[in-house]
Amino acid sequence: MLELHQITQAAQALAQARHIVCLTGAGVSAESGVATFRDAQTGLWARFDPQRLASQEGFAEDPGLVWRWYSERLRMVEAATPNPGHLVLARLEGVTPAFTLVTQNVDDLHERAGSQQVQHIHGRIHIFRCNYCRAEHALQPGERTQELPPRCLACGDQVRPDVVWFGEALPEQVVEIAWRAAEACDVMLVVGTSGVVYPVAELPLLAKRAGAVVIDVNPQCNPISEIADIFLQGAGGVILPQVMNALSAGF
Ligand code: BV8
Ligand code: ZN
Repeated sequence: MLELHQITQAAQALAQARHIVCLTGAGVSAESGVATFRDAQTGLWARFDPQRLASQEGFAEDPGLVWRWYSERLRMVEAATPNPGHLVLARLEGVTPAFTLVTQNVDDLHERAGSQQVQHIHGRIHIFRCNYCRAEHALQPGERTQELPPRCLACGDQVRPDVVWFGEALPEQVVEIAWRAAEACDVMLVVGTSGVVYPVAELPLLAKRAGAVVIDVNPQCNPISEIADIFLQGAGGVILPQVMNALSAGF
């Protein structure tokens, strides 16, 4: 059960931090109605494995199914609105000397909540690229709802969302920023990730080894809460406003 002193402890660490890295996962968007990655398989998607759909093999096997899965998820993101957890992280960015937000989420809810600098380490679902030549593709009307992925105007290959699939490399520039920030920060605030996808799951331990205080916000215990200095067990949309209130009230 969450103790008040843990909230105060977290607020003190955040208030004294010169540089905060915040790492978010699908859990931070859960209260906005965007299904988390591992339970995104509700209803008709329940019979598919997301790790299969989010891969070159899955796309090669059934491009139409993968295209429809992403179109459905994008529709969910567009219907969603940022929740209090997103809003607190945007405010925290504004009051911290150095703040690096690294998100595993492919949605744009952090941006819509007012976060200025968002590092999308697993890409973005609303940007589209050719799977072969990687040319960016502006969706034409109707392409989103068609059965098969659109064709690249430059080379004719299939178009896909600009997200990182399993087995694909992470964007180099973002990796550079994220790893450097994790090594330099005073506090790493982790919100809503199951901590099972690599190499991003290494970041909290890297930060801890470099001397940072690690705070984990999650309703469930997970590999990151095991190594965290402060584990705030609960929903991000509830916990983060409590931490912000303690911070603003000077604890
Ligand atoms: C790579 C984009 C190499 C797509 C995603 C064996 C061992 C170790 C590693 C591997 C292995 N075999 C393969 C690997 C590597 C693999 C990997 O880690 N696999 C794991 C699953 C074993 N990693 C990769 O393939 C990566 N690439 O390694 O490439 C390489 C190098 C050079 C050159 C070529 C290749 C790429 C990984 C990226 C995959 N793409 N997403 C898309 O979205 O469709 S990952 C996907 O899972 C999500 O995007 C997210 O990024 C990631 C983690 O999910 P979470 O965000 O944590 O969400 P999840 O649902 O899991 O958990 C939600 C959490 O929220 C829970 O803890 C829950 O309790 C909590 N929660 C719920 N409600 C709330 C809440 N928290 C707060 N508030 C709430 N209200
Ligand atoms: Zn192309």
